[in-house]
Formats: sequence, structure tokens, C-alpha cells
Amino acid sequence: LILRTHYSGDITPEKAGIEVTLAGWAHEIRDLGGIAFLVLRDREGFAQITLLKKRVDPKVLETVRSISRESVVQVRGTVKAEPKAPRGFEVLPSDVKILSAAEAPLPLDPTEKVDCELDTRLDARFMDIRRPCILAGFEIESAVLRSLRECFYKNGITEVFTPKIVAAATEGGTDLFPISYFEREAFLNQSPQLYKQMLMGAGMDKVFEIGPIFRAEEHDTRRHLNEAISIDVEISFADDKDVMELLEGAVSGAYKYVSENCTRQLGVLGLDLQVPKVPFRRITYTEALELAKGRPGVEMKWGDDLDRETEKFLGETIGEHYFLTDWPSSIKPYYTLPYEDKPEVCRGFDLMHPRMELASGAQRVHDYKLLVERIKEKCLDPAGFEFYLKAFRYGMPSHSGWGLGLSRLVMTMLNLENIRDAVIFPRDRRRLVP
Ligand code: AMO
Repeated sequence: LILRTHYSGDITPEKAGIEVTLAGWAHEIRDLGGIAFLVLRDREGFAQITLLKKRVDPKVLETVRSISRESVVQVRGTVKAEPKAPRGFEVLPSDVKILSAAEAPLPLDPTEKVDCELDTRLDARFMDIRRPCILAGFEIESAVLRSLRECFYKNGITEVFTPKIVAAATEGGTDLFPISYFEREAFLNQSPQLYKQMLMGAGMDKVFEIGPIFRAEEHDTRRHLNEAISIDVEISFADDKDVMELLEGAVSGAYKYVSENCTRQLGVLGLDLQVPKVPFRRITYTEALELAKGRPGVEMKWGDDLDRETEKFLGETIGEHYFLTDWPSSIKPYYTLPYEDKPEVCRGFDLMHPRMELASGAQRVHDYKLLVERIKEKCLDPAGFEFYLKAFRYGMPSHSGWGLGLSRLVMTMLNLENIRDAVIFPRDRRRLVP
């Protein structure tokens, strides 16, 4: 059963004379005096099917006239070079079949040049993704993942999966989704943090996980989701500086991979991708506060978390990817290692794009006693963390790691306005369907 011999992208004017079978969607049908056109769209682009009414089999013409837009069709025909056609070729059909007819009206018009409302698009996402510019984004996302995985393999990092159904909070108790787990309450995991750290105690040394994280955050912003894909890494016998180097290499490597391997998709999006140069600038939290003094308005105190306005101001001032390091211990999670000589500052860092935070990470506390102390300082109960703490009592190497948000990476790379556009089926405060 051969439903397709070529994608539209495989055909060039040099292939004139060969027989092809194309399959895809009826993008457009134009019936003019002596000639009719069917524009077939597949994931690689378009092919113009030309019907010369005097020469084509009348049954083929009749079929083409009956095609509703966006139906799935199969076309068998001969390639002909045609300088006036897009991409310089057309296909003269010997047979056209409607494989699956589309109803009318369409929930949205995939040929539409003007953008319609995001909600309308997300409600009919399958139709929205038929638009080449939307599809291109998700193909680039896949390339980003491939590049990241290759970077991890090259560095000898083992891929793992950790549970998404868990008994305890990772990042603090407020943003948890409770679920019913037989006769008990359980939660959807906010981060693989505790599990990836336990694997350091297991001697796995270098692990990565690419998987969903769940955050019951109420806020409705352009950069938050309630379900996101996190790229997590944890490395033993490494400090914060080591894993920052790995992170900047992974991010700039993904840009490089996309710029070299996704030229067609970047063309569809009209993007000229600039690969960010490594090393990224490192700015301490204290230096960031100094810089932020240049912004008129709110005065920030040492120890305050950087608010959205300050974050924006820093991004505009710096204008490229940068690391924010040496945060106050009071505003980073309990697992972040404080400096020995100045415990009010810790080895936590954030990777920033001028528009927003992309990743955060740290060298971790690996000393059992200190970890228990830090958990208590954060007003959490060590008893709830026993399964995690146990791994720190029987030989735990020093270790560091980070979590990088896939959608934020793709969103900033492609200059998308809303994070929902970087997720095929996004989950937010209002959206649970499709
Ligand atoms: P953090 O909570 O900063 O750190 O999350 C890491 C990265 O994940 C992405 N992210 C999100 N993206 C979209 N919507 C959300 N609601 C959302 N929450 C997080 C962001 C963020 O930078 N355990 C630590 C990581 C570590 O230290 O290894 C953690 O989860 O891009």
C-alpha cells in the first residue's frame, strides 16, 4: 500500500518527468476558465496540482471540483517544471482521491494570514497546527530536545524517569495538585528535584530527565503553565560553576543545532536565529540590585526576591542571556548550599533570557545535618522528607544540578509572545481541554 512516494519538499524542477504520489490536505482549490489548481499541503510545504481542462481526465476534474477545503487527498501524477509555480514545479495529475472529506465550515481557517484569537486556536489546536508557521515551531522544539539529549549523552549523562505521583511537596507546599490515590491522598510532582538528588546517593553520578512538572499556581501570565516540561540535570562531584557551564553549553548548542538543521522551519517563521555566545555573563544578586538602582521607582532591599519589573529592567539593560548567582539563602529552597564563610549567601543561580527566567539550579546541600537544619529554617517538617533524607545518611557525594523549562527556552528562541504557543496542548488555570 503506497499512499505517498514523496513529500512536497522532496520535489524540485529537476525531477520533471517522474511519477509521484503525494498525500496531504487540500489547502486551496481554484477553478479558472480553462485551468484549475489544487494546492496540496503536507508537513513540508505545498505542491501545485495543475489541471488543464482540455487534457485532464474529466473524472479527475470532477473529483477536484468536489473537494472541500482541508480534506485529506491523494494525488498521483507527473512532475513538470513550471517557472511560474511556487518552487518551480507543478504536478499534472492522472488520479486524485479524496481519502477523508472535511466538513464545512472549518473551526478556523488554516490558510488565514491574519492571526485569530489564541483561545480559538487552542480550542481547535489540530487545525491550528496545520498552519505551517505553527507546525514549524513544534518541529524546532523537537530539534531542541534532540540537541539537548545529544549534549547529555556526549557528557556521559544517564537518562532516567522518576515518579510524577508523589507523597510530598518538593518546592514548598502551596503549589501542589492533590489527587486521590486509592485510600490515600497523593500529589502530582512539582519537580524531580528530590528524586534526582537521591540518585546521586545511588551512585548514578550524572542523570537527566525530560518530563512534566505540575504547579498549581493560580497566576495567569504569558510565561506560566500548570503543566510544563522540565529538563532536569543532576551531577555528582560537581559544583555550581561546573553545572552552569554545562547549562550554557546546552542552551547555546541548541540554538546552534536549530540554526544549522532547521533552516526550512526558520524560513517559514521568518527568523534569523542568533546563536548566543558562551560564556554567558555572570552577575551576582548583589550586583543586580546595584544595577536595578538605575531604574526609577521602587527601591529593592537586599534579601527581596527580584520582582517582575526589576527582572525586565535587568533584561533590557543586559540584552543577552546571563546568569544571576549568589542569591540570598533566605529566598532559595532548602536544598541550596549556603557559602561556608557567608551562610546568608548561597550557591543558587538562575539562567536568564532578557525576557524571563529560563532555568534555575544550585550546588546542593549534601551534608545530612545541614540539610535537616535548612528544612527546619524553611518551616518545613523533616519527618515529611524522611524518604529523601535517608539517602543522605549513608554516603552522599557533593552534587549540583538545574532545571530548565523547555517551553520558555523555545518561546524565547522563537520570539513567541505567549508560552501557550510553545505547547501543543497547554494546561492553564482555565484550560483543561483539549
Ligand atoms: P524552578 O521552580 O525554578 O526550579 O523551575 C525550573 C524551571 O522550570 C520552568 N518552570 C515553569 N515553566 C512554565 N510554567 C511554570 N509554572 C513553571 N515553573 C517552572 C522555568 C524554571 O526556570 N528543582 C528546581 C530546579 C533545580 O534546582 O534543579 C526547580 O524546579 O523555566
